[in-house]
Amino acid sequence: MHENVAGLMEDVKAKNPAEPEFHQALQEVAESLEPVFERHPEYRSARILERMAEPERVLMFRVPWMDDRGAVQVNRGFRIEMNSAIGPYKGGLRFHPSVNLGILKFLAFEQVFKNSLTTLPMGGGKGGSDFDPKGKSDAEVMRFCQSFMTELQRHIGPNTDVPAGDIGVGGREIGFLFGQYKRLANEFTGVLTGKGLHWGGSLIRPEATGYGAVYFAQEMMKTRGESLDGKVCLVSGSGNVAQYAIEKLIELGARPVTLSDSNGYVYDEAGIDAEKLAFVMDLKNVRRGRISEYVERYGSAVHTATDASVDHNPLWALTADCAFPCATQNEISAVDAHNLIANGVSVVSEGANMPTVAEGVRAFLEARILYGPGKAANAGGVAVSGLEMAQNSMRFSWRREEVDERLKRIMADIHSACVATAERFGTPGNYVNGANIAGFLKVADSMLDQGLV
Ligand code: NDP
Ligand code: 2IT
Repeated sequence: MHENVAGLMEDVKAKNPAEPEFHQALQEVAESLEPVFERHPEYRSARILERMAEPERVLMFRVPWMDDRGAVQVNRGFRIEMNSAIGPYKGGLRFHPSVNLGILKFLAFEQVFKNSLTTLPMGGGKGGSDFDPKGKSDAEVMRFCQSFMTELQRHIGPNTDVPAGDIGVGGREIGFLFGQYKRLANEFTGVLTGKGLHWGGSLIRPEATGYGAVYFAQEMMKTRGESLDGKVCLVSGSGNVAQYAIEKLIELGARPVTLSDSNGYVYDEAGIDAEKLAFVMDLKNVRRGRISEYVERYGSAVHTATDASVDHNPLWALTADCAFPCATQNEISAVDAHNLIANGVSVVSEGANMPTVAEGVRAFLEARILYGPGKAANAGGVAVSGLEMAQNSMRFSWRREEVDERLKRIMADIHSACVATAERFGTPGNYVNGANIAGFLKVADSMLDQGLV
């Protein structure tokens, strides 16, 4: 039994070397939980956190496929079935060349807490592949998805494990994956979320993560009597989450001024408006081009190339009121966090998962800005996935306004749970502790109820 965080981390690192992102995610949670273990030694003696750090099951498999030239390609597929204490495993699939076991374990671990916060009955999981969809034809992506699902299908099901999208997996990929699942299982079920509207998808699911991150920012700002109206907002990424965060920011009267991809960022001081956003959606979702094209279309904007090997990104050094990191993990370094604070940012709502390094998180907390960590702020996506599952079970679908209303309510409830829990455990205003502890308690109590499994 571990009496402290250091002991736990030493064991986990020895047993799982070369998984730095997983260590980072676990360490943050373990630190938040110290006051919980002091008050509730029963969690420590039942070794709940040690059990939560060990996936219930890890699947790793070969994904062979043939490219358009007839050459054989081999990728690695994964599914981490992390925790099923409160519902079937639930979480996205990521297709990106950086995907490895440690990254998916960090994502699956965070998913357990996030899903618990949504108030819906979903356990946690994550999966994906080191397949790079960039530059591949639709036919190649289809053949890859079919091969991936040919193995994955034997492990998932609407009451077992329900994957969805994440980086590199959007509507196109979910379609190919669903088609192959249905063919092999001979069953039309809600085994994936993020489906097309004609075949079981939910309205607002594509919008949900970005909208949710903005709703969460609104809730945080309300506690200080502020609103998003007129606020200058930095947004990173230009994919699903970034696009719909920007759409909601525009609707609420804010001025989003940046977008990025892995090559660089665009700064449009005049603000990204609805017409410019429509251009970006076509560029990214239909033509699948690079964000640098934005400046070819809108001459007043500036594109700056970025270098991932440098310890800071100039995007985060621009003067603004709010920041919405919506690209990927550890995209805000310690230097970036200090730059954000120094240049006037007082609200950070994380659309991406773990976008801020540990030292950056500490800087935000010390500066007492409104900092909404990913597991709370981006829970809107999986929450609407949960609503998609509910609609599939009912064989009925809700109207757009109904789903959006439920999403808003869920984000407000997550916000209240974070605030109340942070306060109860002695760190008022600390959304990191609030989210980690509130997410933990429901899963931990369920695990105690269910015995040693
Ligand atoms: P998309 O694939 O739609 O977009 C990802 C964006 O992030 C692209 O602009 C991409 O640029 C950029 N990006 C990805 N990896 C890197 C990298 N290593 N370095 C720099 N830029 C990068 O993904 P989503 O919008 O769905 O996901 C964005 C984030 O939100 C992820 O952290 C994801 O886990 C999280 N998230 C997503 C949810 C969802 O419902 N989709 C739900 C909750 C969280 P490029 O095209 O150059 O790769
Ligand atoms: O990180 C996430 O929460 C997601 N990628 C969405 C997961 C889901 O099952 O909708």
